[in-house]
Amino acid sequence: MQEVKALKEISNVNHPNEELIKTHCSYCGMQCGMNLRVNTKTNKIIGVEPRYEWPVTEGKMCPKGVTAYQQTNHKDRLLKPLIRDDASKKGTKEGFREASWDEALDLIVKNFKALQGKHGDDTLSVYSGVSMTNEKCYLTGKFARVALKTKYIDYNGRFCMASAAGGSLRSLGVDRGSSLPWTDLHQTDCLFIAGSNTAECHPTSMYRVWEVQNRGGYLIVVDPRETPIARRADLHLDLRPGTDLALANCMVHLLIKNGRVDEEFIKQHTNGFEETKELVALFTPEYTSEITGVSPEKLIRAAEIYGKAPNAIVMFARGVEQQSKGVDNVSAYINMALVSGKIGRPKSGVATFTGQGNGQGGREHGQKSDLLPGYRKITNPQHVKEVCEVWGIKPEEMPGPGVSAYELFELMDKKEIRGMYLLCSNPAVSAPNLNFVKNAMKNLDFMVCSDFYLSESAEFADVVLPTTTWAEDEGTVTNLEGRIIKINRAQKPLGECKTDWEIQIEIAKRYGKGKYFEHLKTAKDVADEFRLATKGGNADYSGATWEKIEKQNGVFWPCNEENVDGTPHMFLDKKFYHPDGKAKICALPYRPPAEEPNEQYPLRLTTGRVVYHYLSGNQTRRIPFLKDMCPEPYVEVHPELAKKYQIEHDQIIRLFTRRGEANYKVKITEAIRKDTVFVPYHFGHEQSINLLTNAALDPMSRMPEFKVCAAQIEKL
Ligand SMILES: Nc1nc2c(c(=O)[nH]1)N[C@H]1C(S)=C(S)[C@@H](COP(=O)(O)OP(=O)(O)OC[C@H]3O[C@@H](n4cnc5c(=O)[nH]c(N)nc54)[C@H](O)[C@@H]3O)O[C@H]1N2
Ligand SMILES: Nc1nc2c(c(=O)[nH]1)N[C@H]1C(S)=C(S)[C@@H](COP(=O)(O)OP(=O)(O)OC[C@H]3O[C@@H](n4cnc5c(=O)[nH]c(N)nc54)[C@H](O)[C@@H]3O)O[C@H]1N2
Ligand code: SF4
Ligand SMILES: [Mo]
Repeated sequence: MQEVKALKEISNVNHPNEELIKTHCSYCGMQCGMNLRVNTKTNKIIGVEPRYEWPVTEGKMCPKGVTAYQQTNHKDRLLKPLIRDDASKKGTKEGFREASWDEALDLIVKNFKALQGKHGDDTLSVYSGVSMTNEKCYLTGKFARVALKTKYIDYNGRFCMASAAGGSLRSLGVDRGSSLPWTDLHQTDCLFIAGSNTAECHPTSMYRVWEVQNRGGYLIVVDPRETPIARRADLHLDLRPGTDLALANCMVHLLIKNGRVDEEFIKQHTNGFEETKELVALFTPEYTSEITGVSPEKLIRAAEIYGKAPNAIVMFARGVEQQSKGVDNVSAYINMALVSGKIGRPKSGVATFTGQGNGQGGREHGQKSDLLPGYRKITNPQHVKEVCEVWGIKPEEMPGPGVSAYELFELMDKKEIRGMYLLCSNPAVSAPNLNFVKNAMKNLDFMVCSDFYLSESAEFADVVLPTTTWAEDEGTVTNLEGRIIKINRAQKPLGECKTDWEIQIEIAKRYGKGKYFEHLKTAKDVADEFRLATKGGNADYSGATWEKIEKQNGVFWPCNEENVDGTPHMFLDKKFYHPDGKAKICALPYRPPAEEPNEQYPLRLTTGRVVYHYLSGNQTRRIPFLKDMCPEPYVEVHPELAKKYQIEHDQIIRLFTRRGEANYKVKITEAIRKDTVFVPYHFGHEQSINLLTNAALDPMSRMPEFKVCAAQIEKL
């Protein structure tokens, strides 16, 4: 930390003919502070420098962050709209021609209107993502419901944050991913981290993690793989994939047994303790060890460390959330904090590692099928009324709730949905059970894709719209702390590219819905309407002006008349967001993953990330350094398993499940369980591991089980 302070004193280098534009990384929820270097003669982005003064990351960046600037002027940028003129080439890169914006937009409106005329308004769908600013996410929700008048809108956060959101809502009554600011992390006494490959996925959190240990605190990691953070942990609980619910129940069992509960807190501020106590009685270390494969000694030690720590933070990520019981897993881990009263005060709390850059903000303002701006519910008439007042429509004109992301593809398959407007997501790589999903996209009568590179999903489109990168527009995003921050424009849009909000307004006008949109002339105009639309909701951004964000190094929501400076720490008054002000301790019976190994499929397959690539890889696979560092996917296999199958390092094998198959190079490593294999998912076409994954959905969050299914290996 000393070193960081010294670095802060150094001002950024002064280059001639250069301007530094203060902004944040385009990728993950850390949203590291960076300055983009812009050549003032060419007005082009030419490089990057860290921002030491940014309080969350203090000059830290990862390999993706330091090369992110290379996206904007990349040779692969789409510069003009593309129209498919050869339908037989659908599903490939071929068969497109360049077109003018007028031609492309007219064609979209003509086809969308024709489909709606024949099959009803809900025949269209909008599928979006959260690498976009809050303003764009907000407008996308309004665009779907007011311009297209369809109820079918959902987004890629359904594959990402939906279970964390569901668990937090159920346990705490509100879904702000972190109950405290990241600047608390290094000050706590124990970090209990489950299902997060932190060092590769949120790398710039690691200096705070190390600081906990340097101060004599503890790090406990729950992961079937010995990831870099697990290697550094005081205790690594290497459980079988899909068994967290048992492990978390065991932690609560032991906290109760050892008297490490806060009875006063439980009595005053929670419901559900007695029921939960009864349920977790079953989860003795011995019984839990049978389910999880983690030794009773380790379980006992983990509960002892967490229980004794004066302050502790329970953290989790997709490892526990991307399961058909992801919501239960999240609530079960939050139970640890609730029974021990380690929440609602500085240095203690719960946090999920929000994935995408705007994974937090993007899920709050209306891209989710059941939500409206400010985390309002589309099924709540009062909430609908409030939003209608801002939008200028009548409540009866508001479409109802739609379905989740994967279920959209099911409806495309059934021809109940015939059109899709896709933006900011690449489901042809990132969705589960890809053989089915790709067929569903092929089955569409008309599909639009907005992206700045031709993605694997754009290959299914009839019209591709060239949009801007994050560095060509301005607006706010909400980082993994719940801190609203500002992204600034470093360069004018390249070629004929338009921002997503400009495109949507153009389409709305052509749809005859101009009066609801044409007053929005700048990103700032969208921002002002957006803030107003959140006013009074749980996620209230009304006080988070761009000026305040600049002045305060970001603003934590809720920020309104009551909390004028925002809310870095949640629940300091021990008020949770359920109507009675209490949190809910949840009694959650264990259930196994949707698919358990058997004789035919004896292995557990889990999937995830590497430090060098981002999500579907459409952005990072084009960056030379990142591509060189990780050019292709592989399958991690334990030496003993390799021996059993008589396979060797670098050998190509066939991996298959009930849904699909793919060939991968073997990477032999001791850093994985003997009964589990792992494949990173950042690759497309025949290299996609999602050809194999299971789309079993969590009953509450509708999130697919990316993290565990039954698989088998075959030598080629
Ligand atoms: N480098 C990089 N960083 C990223 C991203 C990226 O694509 N690349 N994406 C961003 C996004 S959108 C997200 S959502 C986050 C994801 O961040 P993480 O959730 O940290 O990443 P994953 O690799 O999906 O999974 C985390 C870990 O879960 C473990 N795991 C698998 N099954 C289980 C299980 O049953 N129980 C437990 N406890 N653990 C299990 C895996 O072994 C893996 O190490 O990262 C963000 N940051
Ligand atoms: N097997 C497996 N599958 C997974 C996961 C897993 O762990 N395992 N993780 C899941 C998770 S957590 C996530 S978040 C999803 C992510 O899956 P995707 O949503 O498919 O991820 P991205 O690669 O970010 O896709 C974004 C696309 O939009 C483009 N883009 C970026 N910014 C903008 C913009 O501002 N506007 C427009 N129009 N386009 C833009 C990019 O070029 C890219 O093509 O994948 C999920 N899939
Ligand atoms: S940690 Fe995340 S936000 Fe920071 S530089 Fe890396 S990808 Fe970008
Ligand atoms: Mo994600």
